[in-house]
Amino acid sequence: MSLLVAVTGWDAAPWLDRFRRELPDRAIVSADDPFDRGEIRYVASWKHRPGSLADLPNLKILFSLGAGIDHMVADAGLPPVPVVRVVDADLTNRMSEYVVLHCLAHLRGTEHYAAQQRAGIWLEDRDEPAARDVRVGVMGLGVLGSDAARKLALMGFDVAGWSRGPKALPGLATFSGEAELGAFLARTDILVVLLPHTPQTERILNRDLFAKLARDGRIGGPVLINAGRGKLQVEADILSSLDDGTLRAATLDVFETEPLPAASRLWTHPRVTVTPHNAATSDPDAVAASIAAHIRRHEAGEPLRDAVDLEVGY
Ligand code: NDP
Ligand code: OXD
Repeated sequence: MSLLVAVTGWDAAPWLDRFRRELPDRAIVSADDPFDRGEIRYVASWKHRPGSLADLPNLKILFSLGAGIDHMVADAGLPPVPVVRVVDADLTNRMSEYVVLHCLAHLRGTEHYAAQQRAGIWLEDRDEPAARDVRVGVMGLGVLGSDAARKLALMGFDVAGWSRGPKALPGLATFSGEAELGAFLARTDILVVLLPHTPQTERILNRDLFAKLARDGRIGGPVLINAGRGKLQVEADILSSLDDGTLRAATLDVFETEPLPAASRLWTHPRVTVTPHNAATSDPDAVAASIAAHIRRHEAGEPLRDAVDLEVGY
């Protein structure tokens, strides 16, 4: 009963190592080495090569090594078995750290003070709003969005969230669906995006949407923070919106094409912060332990947790 580790773009070695530690009674094999296809019961995948998982006759479960499963949906030859994604406190905490860090950076003007330091300037007047004066809107109130929203509220920000279906989160204003998107955007100074990539969310972060963000906030104009997926955003619109003041700044962890091409103006734009799709890294220790627990529960006859609906796309 083997587990196949099928990753591209990541180093497979730490994953093979951690799975061998977590599941010492199983063969853990790499997609890069020869293996017996009939022996594979489980696959742990991050962007496996499309089509490469067809013809695994005894496959039971496909595990995504990330929270997102768009890399699975993109494979037209995906075997018809349940897909389980990462829902793990370690990954959730990392994402909330990223979101809180960058919201605080925009609140406290860290770029402004870094520029002052470089210029040897001690003090220059700057409006210093409190967190309670800044309205953060979180698009996507799933596992990651709801945790980030809660932690932003603990920091004092005025937080609201938007999701596909209606959702109640204690102490937070919530909006849902197309009908309430305008009202949500109109009360948002910092837009935090933690949506999955689906046909409905693709290119949602465009000029029309940015133009609906609040223009009367205390941080000098609307700010975009996207740590969801690059395919949610139209990068040409982000750049033109930054250039004409529709957006004041953007913090981007994900991009239409990754790695971000060297020619992209996002690299050098003075009001863009680029991070390399590592807002919430999947930690091999935490994720391999979580997948091993799923396997043990499954083999004990318990129902699967964290399985996704491939038709819905997240
Ligand atoms: P979940 O599936 O738990 O939550 C998704 C949320 O998005 C839900 O609230 C859902 O609404 C909402 N949503 C989906 N489609 C729409 C829509 N059409 N309109 C409005 N809301 C919508 O996902 P997670 O929170 O675990 O993760 C979110 C995404 O973050 C992942 O899919 C992945 O792309 C990205 N990610 C990025 C990482 C990084 O390092 N940059 C790391 C990990 C994840 P509802 O509640 O109504 O279903
Ligand atoms: C994920 C990611 O989906 O790292 O977990 O992007």
